[in-house]
Amino acid sequence: MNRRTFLSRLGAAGTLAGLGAAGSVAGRRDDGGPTGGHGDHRAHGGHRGMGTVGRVDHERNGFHPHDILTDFDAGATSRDRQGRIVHEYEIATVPKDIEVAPGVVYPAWTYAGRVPGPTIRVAEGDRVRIRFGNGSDHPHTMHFHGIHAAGMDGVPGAGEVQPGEVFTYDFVAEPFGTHVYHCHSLPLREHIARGLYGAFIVDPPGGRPEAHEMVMVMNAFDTDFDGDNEVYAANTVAFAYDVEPIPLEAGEPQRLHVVNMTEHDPLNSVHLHARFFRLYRTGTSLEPDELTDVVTLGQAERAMLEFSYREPGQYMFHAHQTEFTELGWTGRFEVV
Ligand SMILES: [Cu+2]
Repeated sequence: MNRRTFLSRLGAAGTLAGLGAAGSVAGRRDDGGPTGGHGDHRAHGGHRGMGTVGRVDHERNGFHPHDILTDFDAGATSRDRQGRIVHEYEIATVPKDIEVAPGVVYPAWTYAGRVPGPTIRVAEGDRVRIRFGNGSDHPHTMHFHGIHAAGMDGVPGAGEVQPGEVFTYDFVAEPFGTHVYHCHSLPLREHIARGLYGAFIVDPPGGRPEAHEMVMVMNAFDTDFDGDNEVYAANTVAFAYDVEPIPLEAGEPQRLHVVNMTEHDPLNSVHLHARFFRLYRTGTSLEPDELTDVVTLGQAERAMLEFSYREPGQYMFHAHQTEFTELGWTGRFEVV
């Protein structure tokens, strides 16, 4: 696709479903797993949310928190002349109103029409090429946490993209771990608070042991723009995993990638009920750092958690900041 075509698609902002759905050209990887069958699950479950009445219209949002859990995106893959695996993506930033809690619509800035943006997943040593188009009225970037050249840093002066322009980020993914990307235009606080971030997962050479993998980006929304958050969540929609618990299988190894992109609060955390998890800080080691049941992360910090549930039942997980829990950051695993 040439630049003109790409930009004309950007111009269709708001109706950018084609680009917004996956944010990538093709070759989307879907690990499926036990959550693959949650379609039925969504049909019922119109019961309580701990603190809300009514239901978020996920269809109107154009994304579903249950899909975001497992929609790892490897992009369109090929090999370059050196034989390196190349993952190509096309991602546009577009403004979009999203419902973050029933009836609460937030004017987000998005990567590919969703918050968090696509979960980019490659292996260490693979090459990542992202055609990044700006379909909004503000300059934006994609700043990746990882090792790369200064010119690929995605900051003002190096890969910042003006409205209507396109830039290609091109780098080799390293080191392996659970990482993050986000906009680094100024004022940084606003560009992050508005929703411009996503998970960036780099697998170790040779991969990791088989497990059902999930991604939770902890985030929050300052819906009245007073500098404090009113809504908290994992993957954007308050209480989404409480209203519709995440189905897991007893005995199955679980691997949960957690990224903290909460703005306006210095810390966020995740706590699992009735289990301890092996904690891999930043996911950069093959050996766990700790066995625990809560991990607290500053902004842009991330962690990989491994655990499994022995017996069927419902098991809560939530932030261990009580206020965040009450404002939406809580959910349940339904172990069968
Ligand atoms: Cu931005």
